[in-house]
Amino acid sequence: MSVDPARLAPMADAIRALSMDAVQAANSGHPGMPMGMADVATVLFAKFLKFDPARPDWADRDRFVLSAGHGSMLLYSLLHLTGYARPTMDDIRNFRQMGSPCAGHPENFLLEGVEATTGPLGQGLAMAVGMAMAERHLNAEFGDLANHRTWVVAGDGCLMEGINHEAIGLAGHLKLDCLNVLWDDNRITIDGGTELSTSEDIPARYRAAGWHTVSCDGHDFADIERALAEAAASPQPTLVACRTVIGKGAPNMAGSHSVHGSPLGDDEIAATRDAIGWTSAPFEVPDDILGDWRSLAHRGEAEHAAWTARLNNSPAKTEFERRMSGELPAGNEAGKVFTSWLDENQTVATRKASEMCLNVLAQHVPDLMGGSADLTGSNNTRAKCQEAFSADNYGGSYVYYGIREFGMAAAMNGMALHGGAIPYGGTFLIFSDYCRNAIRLSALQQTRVIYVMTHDSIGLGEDGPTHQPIEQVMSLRLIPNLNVFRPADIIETAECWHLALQTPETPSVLCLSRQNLKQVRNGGEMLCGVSSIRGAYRLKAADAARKVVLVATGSEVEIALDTAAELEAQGFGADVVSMPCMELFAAQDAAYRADLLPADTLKVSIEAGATLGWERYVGNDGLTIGLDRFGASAPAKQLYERFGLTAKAIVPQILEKIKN
Ligand SMILES: Cc1ncc(C[n+]2csc(CCOP(=O)(O)OP(=O)(O)O)c2C)c(N)n1
Ligand SMILES: [Mg+2]
Repeated sequence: MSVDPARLAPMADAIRALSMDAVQAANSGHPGMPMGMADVATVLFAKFLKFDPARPDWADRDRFVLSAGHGSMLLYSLLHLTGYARPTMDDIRNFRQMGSPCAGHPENFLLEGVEATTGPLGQGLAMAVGMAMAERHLNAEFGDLANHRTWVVAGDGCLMEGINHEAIGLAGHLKLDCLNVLWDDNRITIDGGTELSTSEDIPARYRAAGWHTVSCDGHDFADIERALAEAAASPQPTLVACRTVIGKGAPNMAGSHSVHGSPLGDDEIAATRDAIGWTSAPFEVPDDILGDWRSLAHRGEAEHAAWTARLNNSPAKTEFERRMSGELPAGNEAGKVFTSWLDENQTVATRKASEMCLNVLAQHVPDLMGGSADLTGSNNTRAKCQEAFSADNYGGSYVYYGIREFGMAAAMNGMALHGGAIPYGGTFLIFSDYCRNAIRLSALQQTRVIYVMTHDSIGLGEDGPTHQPIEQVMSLRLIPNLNVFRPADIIETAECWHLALQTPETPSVLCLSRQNLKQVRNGGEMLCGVSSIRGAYRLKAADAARKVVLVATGSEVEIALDTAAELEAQGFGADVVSMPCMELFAAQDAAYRADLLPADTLKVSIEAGATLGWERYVGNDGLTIGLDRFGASAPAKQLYERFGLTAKAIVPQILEKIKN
């Protein structure tokens, strides 16, 4: 190994000094965790982690995930010290300030080497599970072009969160031996000692989930090395309990929750410098220590060079590179099949239509990694050609996530971040709330994750109000950089799938019906021109003089067409606008939007959910037809009648408006 163990202590102290000084300069941040885990991280980077600072995008690098994202200075210190182009020392000096890539919590889109945005505790580890899944999957197809580990640093908080149960259950079941979690076992959280809130035997829980566990003294370099070597050699995923002291090095504050999340203060910083023998000024690292850190790159450089030679000799080079780039396969064979559906007239639930799309797409886009949180038969998420992804068959591309919605969503984020996979996964739309913060992180991290959310309204019927989404569709639209699709029929479903695949930096939610929906579009064009691509389009133009524009989504487009037909029969012209994606419509130019929704015409929205927000498109003088209460348990048709979501109930309201 490239580094003399005697040099490790000052290397770790460099992390301590940078962390405490950066937090002090920012006058906010979390010094305790980086100081406590400095020794473990130093051993990991010096002796185990496969990385090449000159090429942070190297496909076969180990993934290092700082799940305890509040300890961001640990990561920024490591990236700087090992020689990544960023963060520079100035970036670190500006920790937490406007414009610095060293944000309060690590953001994957600000710095290379930050594999995932972390801070929402528990999710980093759960994303790492997805990274390890993607790695095993690619390994099954591409052999040693993808053969790396995923290392996680997690704190008491990450292990206490509920999602941890889902994540480790999945990882243990899948026998992800390349996944190792380094637990910062400092027995401190914000409120005080962990005895305030837990008496759990964490290693026992991990073992019960199929993990190997080992512990070490997190401040004894030899012991850390022994434990990490054991983790790396284990045929199971491994938890390494690293017994540490939070804020290690700070003579008066170490070991206390007071060092978790606030600056040490000038006096304690001076005392720490004395205690660890650090004589350099803030943001200065002695040359010999920096030299030791920088020398670590050589190992990775050599491994990278050997890998590049393997890649260049591999017959799979082109496909591997395409897969990792996120480019879709050339040609649009799937699009041709979809377009042929315009000549048919198929009445199917959009969840079924989605399955029909997947049966075509999965054959042409091998990147797709499907799955469902135990609702495969209801979400219609498994394509015929997909084998199950399992511990015995990592080559499979369909994941049985079990009843782990949040864990599934986070794992999908991890797969997308890892690269080489386009994950999609299903559950009932109502349970989008169970995974909502992971959906938010898909959007924040700019990942192409596709959520297949079926049973999207009271139209699911008899399961009743616990299962009937009311506020979910509209509330998902509140999340920035998330496309929420609610297609009206099989044609729009195909368009929405197409669009979801076309946005490598934006996740999508497909809200799909349980109930059958008539095909509302025949002939014309698909996947281009005026269609779902513009977020909303005129499905039917008024015959008589136009008096109203009806805007609807998903299953309510059919109702809008019925309503328009009745109005026309009475001599009132009505446009019907289908709006499968509000976000894409909002991005259209003003002229297009004004043409579709003219200012001087009565506008009526019809969507079987919360009406709040529709005023944006129908204005204060318009009508918003929807449901601002919980549903009920009954057959769908009766529910639509009971809640006034029928042409019969809507037409008189419109006539009254028109006549006034
Ligand atoms: C989901 C979530 N809940 C709460 C927080 C706020 N928070 C940040 S750190 C922390 C305590 C974490 O304790 P631990 O992981 O042991 O970190 P340590 O104090 O040891 O650094 C909390 C509650 C958060 N970031 N994410
Ligand atoms: Mg802790």
